[in-house]
Amino acid sequence: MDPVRYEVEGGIAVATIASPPVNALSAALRASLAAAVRRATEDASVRALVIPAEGRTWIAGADISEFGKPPVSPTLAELIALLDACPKPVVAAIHAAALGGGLEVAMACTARVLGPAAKLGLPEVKLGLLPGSGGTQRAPRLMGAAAALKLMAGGDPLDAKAAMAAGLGEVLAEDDLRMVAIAHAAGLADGPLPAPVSRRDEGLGPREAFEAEAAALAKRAATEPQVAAMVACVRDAFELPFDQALARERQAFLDLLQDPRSKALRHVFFAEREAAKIAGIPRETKPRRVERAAVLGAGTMGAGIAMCFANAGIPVRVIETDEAAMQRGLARIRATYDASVKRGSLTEAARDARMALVEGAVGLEAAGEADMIVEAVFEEMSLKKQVFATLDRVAKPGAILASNTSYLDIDEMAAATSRPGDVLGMHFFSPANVMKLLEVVRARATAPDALVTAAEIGRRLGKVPVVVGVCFGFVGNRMLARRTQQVERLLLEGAAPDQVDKALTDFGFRMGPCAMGDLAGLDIGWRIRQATGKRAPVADALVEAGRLGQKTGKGYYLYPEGARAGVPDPEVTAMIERIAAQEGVARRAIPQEEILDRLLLPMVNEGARILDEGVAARPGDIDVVWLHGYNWPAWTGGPMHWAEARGLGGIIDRLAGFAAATGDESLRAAPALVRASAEGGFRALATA
Ligand code: 3H9
Repeated sequence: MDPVRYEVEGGIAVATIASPPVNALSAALRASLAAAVRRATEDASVRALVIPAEGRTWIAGADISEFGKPPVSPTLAELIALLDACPKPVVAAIHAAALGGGLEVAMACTARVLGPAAKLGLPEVKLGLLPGSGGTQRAPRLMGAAAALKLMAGGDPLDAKAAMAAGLGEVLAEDDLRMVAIAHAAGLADGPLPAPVSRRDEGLGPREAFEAEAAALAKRAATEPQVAAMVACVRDAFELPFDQALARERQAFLDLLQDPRSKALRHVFFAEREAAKIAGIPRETKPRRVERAAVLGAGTMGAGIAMCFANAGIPVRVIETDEAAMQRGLARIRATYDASVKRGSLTEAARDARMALVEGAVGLEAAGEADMIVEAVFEEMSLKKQVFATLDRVAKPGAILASNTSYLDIDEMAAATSRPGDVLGMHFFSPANVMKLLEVVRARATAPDALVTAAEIGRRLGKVPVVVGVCFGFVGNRMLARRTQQVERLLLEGAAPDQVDKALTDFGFRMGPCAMGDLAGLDIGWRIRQATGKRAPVADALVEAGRLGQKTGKGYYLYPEGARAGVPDPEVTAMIERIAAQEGVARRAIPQEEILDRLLLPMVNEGARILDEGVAARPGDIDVVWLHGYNWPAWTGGPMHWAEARGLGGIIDRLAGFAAATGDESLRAAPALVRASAEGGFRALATA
């Protein structure tokens, strides 16, 4: 099928784009569109050309999957040059998103007619790129250089009204976009041909306004190469003839395309979309209806999960075992919303509307009307089994029975019911109303439509759902445990808490593990270790000395007078030295790069095992877990992408070195990692 349908109506050619799913500028679409422009140019009976599109977007941009492959003519630059030089008016009729290369195509037209749902943006920055087909030159000429730079550096699109106000559109068509665009094109054909946008230098606006915007971006430009390049390219618009500036933009785009940071961000783009496809179930599986939810347990986690439902407009019952606990839970939810109102991020009306969706209740019977029940009770298997057995009795048929456990066996919980097909895990991350990740845990008997429902509800709650299998800690916490183990070891071997944290914050994490532990409360991990018979000499000693973290004013760090940022505490150093002596661990100065590798490489090793066991279906799923659940820096692509980019062979050697130096054989590369290295990467281990 030709992705462009060409018709002529009353002397106006209409080239309608239809290239699902998003009309990305693939080689085929570029060729068809270029052919349409030529045909309209050559046909003496045609006075103007209109370009509408069908589907959920106008043009979503260049085809990202073609990046890095040899260019196919006509390139986007060639297509855009053709539009720019067209001797007849060309009108873009934009009904939905025109993004990146899509907006660049629109800006090379003579005029842009926008429908009410149009969205215009240059999101390349999010892929580590800049607009590479004239966007850095045409956007400044249409909307002013300062505003254009802001649009590019921000990456978020403008809606139709804002785009009109900014000067990106000429006409806002409230309805019948196609007819309005045809009429506008006919009007343009009646007059002298307006200058192409590339020649409208007067549109750049004052140089000072641009320089002020550039100065405001200086900090980002220092760490994000694409932002620095954008600033330079827009400055070129003032200083160089259009064609020279265009050539420099092209070179900057090609340079960024090679940058590992852009490669990583593009990997993330596709990994996020792939993670949305659940492996091993029929494609056509439909979700169940969820109109009411119930959350069991109104502690921090339960309250946060209940807020997620309320925020998405889903009525939710918060169920506790007694009235007082229930009231405390409701008060907690109310207080969190009040804080948002105070900060100005939520209106009072929105708070009231959300609170109206939350209802407190006592006793599991109250879950009987819910279509989805998420239990967030204490992490203890016997209690969980009791809860599931009761739910089996009281829940309505077909209700999804979900556990928010962080590490317990969902199969065991499912076995406590007569309907294991309805049981799965929905593992939220703390704080539940903020963190984007949702691990949807697929147990042995979980029904495909139950999984699809959990993932769909996850998306409705604004989460990024990733389907994972049953194992201790699932994907995220299982890998985290490897890192936590190394934190303990490194502290004993001679690294200070702030050195451990710095290794990770320099890598790009927002917080290191010691500061994070202090923030969350060190008693949480301690309780899990107590329940599972594990020990962590340093962390245990801190808790047992009453150092629970920020809430007690001291943990790994000291927090004088409620300070949010901790300061190193000589008492902790002395404590660690004492424990190291007791454990017979020799202390030494450890270089930062060794600290970093000791923290990250065992996680990659565990990731390989997780893939090999099929607990995660694809390496990208693991990356998405870490990006959205633990703030792994996106420009490194996530742990698995980062490891591959660095080279698996080198990682295997480094792990062997650590195992030899520490005598800890668990540090050695897992057979799965060795196989991935031999077979060209982690994809070799994927089950989907
Ligand atoms: C650019 O334009 C560079 C130029 O300046 C210079 C070039 C020289 N390419 O997100 P969805 C696929 S850079 C290829 O689920 P939604 C996507 O993978 C580009 N594929 O839909 C998925 O495939 P699948 C600047 C693309 O409705 C399917 O389409 N543009 C592209 O939730 C559906 O996607 C951007 O950065 C693409 N450009 O959201 C915009 N876009 O079904 C990127 C999508 O096989 N796109 N796909 O998994 C988006 O932000 C969203 O897709 C959009 C629709 C908002 C458009």
